[in-house]
Amino acid sequence: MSLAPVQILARPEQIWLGIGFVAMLLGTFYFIAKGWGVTDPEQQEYYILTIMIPAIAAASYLSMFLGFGLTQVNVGGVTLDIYWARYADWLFTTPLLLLDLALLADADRNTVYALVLTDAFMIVTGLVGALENNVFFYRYIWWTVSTIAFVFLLYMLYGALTSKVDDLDPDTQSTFTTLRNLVLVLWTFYPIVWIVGTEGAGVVSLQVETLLYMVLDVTAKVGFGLILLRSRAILGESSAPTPSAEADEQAAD
Ligand code: RET
Repeated sequence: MSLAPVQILARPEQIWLGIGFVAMLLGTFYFIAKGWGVTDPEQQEYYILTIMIPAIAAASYLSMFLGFGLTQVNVGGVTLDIYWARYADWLFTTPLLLLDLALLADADRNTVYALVLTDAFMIVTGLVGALENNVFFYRYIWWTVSTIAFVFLLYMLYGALTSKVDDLDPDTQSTFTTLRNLVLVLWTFYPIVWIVGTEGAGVVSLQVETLLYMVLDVTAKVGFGLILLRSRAILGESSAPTPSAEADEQAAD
């Protein structure tokens, strides 16, 4: 058994996995520090979800960095390196991101079920596509199934969820709209990276693909959390001075 450093960094894409791990860890600790001492149960709910998202991703990135989250798939005469651990991460974290949005939108239970289950279906069929080892073309069939689920998901985000938001206060509405649009733009890159990356056509190398997923994951999790937890919708009137609170203070002086 040898623990030579050269073996630890034997795969070129490991650099991006290592950076991803550190970024997720920093995000987790920042959100924990920010939520320390928050006593309002409604605010705590956002913190619980938003802290767990980068925490799960940090564990997934560590497992990929250390090689546990990696498997090889032999299909159509080629051997593919597949990081299955990202799907384990996404299976848990994408529903948590959607729950954050659903909480903001004050969604009913059926909408939450439909969103979360469609999302899980999308990730699991994507994983099946990544692991498919009989016929290379079948991998594209699974990609298509997963992408159809993704389109349904966006339809629900822009339909059922958005219609609920009209009744809410302007701060919550604007935070919801920003985060929903962020989800639309960032999440759309995932099926594209998959199809051009090593899981699909292989136009993009594993190294570049790992970098792209890392940038997307950090933005979709830590960036999302930063916007959410800094928004007036979450901080509430107690911590973020609203114009009326400021006016009250001035009146008191
Ligand atoms: C897969 C497989 C191919 C088809 C589609 C996919 C969608 C993945 C998405 C992932 C989102 C991940 C996020 C991670 C966390 O930050 C599974 C690549 C549609 C939308 C937001």
